[in-house]
Amino acid sequence: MENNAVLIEVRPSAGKSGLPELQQLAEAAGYSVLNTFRQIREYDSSYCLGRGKAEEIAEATASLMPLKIIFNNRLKPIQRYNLTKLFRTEVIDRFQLILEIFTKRAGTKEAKYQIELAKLQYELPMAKENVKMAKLGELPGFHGLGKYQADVYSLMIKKRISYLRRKLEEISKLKSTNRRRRKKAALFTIALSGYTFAGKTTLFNYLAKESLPVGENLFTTLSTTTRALALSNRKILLSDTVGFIDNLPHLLVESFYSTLEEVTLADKVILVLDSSDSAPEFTKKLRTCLSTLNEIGVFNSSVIPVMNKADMASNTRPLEDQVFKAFGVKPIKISAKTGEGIPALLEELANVLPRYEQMKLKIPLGKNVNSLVSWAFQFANVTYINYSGNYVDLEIEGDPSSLQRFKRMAEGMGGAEMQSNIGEKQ
Ligand SMILES: Nc1nc2c(ncn2[C@@H]2O[C@H](COP(=O)(O)OP(=O)(O)O)[C@@H](O)[C@H]2O)c(=O)[nH]1
Ligand SMILES: [Mg+2]
Repeated sequence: MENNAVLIEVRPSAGKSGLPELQQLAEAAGYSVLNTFRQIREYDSSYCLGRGKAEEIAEATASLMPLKIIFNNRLKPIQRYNLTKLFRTEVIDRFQLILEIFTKRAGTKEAKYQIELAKLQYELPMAKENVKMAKLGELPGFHGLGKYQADVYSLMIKKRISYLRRKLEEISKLKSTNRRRRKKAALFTIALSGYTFAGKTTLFNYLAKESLPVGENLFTTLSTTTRALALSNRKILLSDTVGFIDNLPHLLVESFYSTLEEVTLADKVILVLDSSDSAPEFTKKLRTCLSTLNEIGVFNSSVIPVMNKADMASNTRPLEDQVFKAFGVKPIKISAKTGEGIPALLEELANVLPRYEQMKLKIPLGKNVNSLVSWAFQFANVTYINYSGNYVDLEIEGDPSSLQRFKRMAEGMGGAEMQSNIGEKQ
């Protein structure tokens, strides 16, 4: 089945609709939105919507066969149960949608635990009702729970919650003692950051297409949202990250921060801004971006601001000035869709990448030499390699920090540096 969704919002009074943002979130989670419906009325205790409207939507969407119906409202178990029966498809709310986005992006164990914790804390108050509903009939998303007694299920959730809290505490203790030794990637790392819907993923895909992919099979440990790329013949890692979201449900704040670890660890952060936003919207988002980046420990000087969607924006001059004030550099205007401005971005990236240095080594053949050599192919460019007698001669070029690391490993195997230009320049 296609990843299609239908969106619904119920509001007791007119005013600003949350549907446009919900649609952006749904798309960020990978859904194509088939249709959106809204109703202005007091919440109905059985369907959230009015019953008549609910039936009307059910009829209108039956032939579309959406994978999910996504409400912008928080649903009570009985409402969810009734709606699921009526629509004959899974019904979720905004909270669960955001959870899906975070789950896709969770790279570390900590992030995974945080997300599971938020999910369980959200479910706990509804756990008993959900079990009762599940017993009444099938409730997608709660398969097989009918066999548990409601109390047993609640107890299980509580136990799991305290287990997760303990684990997270252990991780946070470990992190504070290890902070300085935090593992840095062996390659220069760039993270894409910014609001949901700014165009991070579109830019990620564009850059991945523009550059030479670096043997994917070499980088087996990379997450699905990180690519190894060669930009102007230099290898880097590029990460797409979770987007900032307005009105983030309180329970999800911790998970949000832990999924941002890639941004914290990056050498440079490309901040993707949406220049097609209205001026007030743009200003508000820019402010949130600044304070969030600040909070997670990213210096303004590590940020490369880009104004995306240049193809659909006009008169962005005042917005550019705001960005300049915030970061002290002019933003690069790009369109991740048309490719406009991307050469300028690539040029800027080429400028901030560390200069490659060269090194010549002679390493005695031993049992770990193969993995050392493959490390060199992975994290640097091997410009010469020759096996002779009991030695391998290597010439490699790469980031100074990668080469230093390589040299230490080679020395550990009895290798010696024959010649290098590292340190010659100041
Ligand atoms: N017109 C235009 N649309 C864009 C551009 N970049 C992204 N988009 C669209 O904006 C939406 C959000 O893009 P996406 O990359 O998913 O944003 P993300 O949430 O930041 O990853 C998608 O519908 C993209 O097709 C652009 O430069 N110009
Ligand atoms: Mg994205």
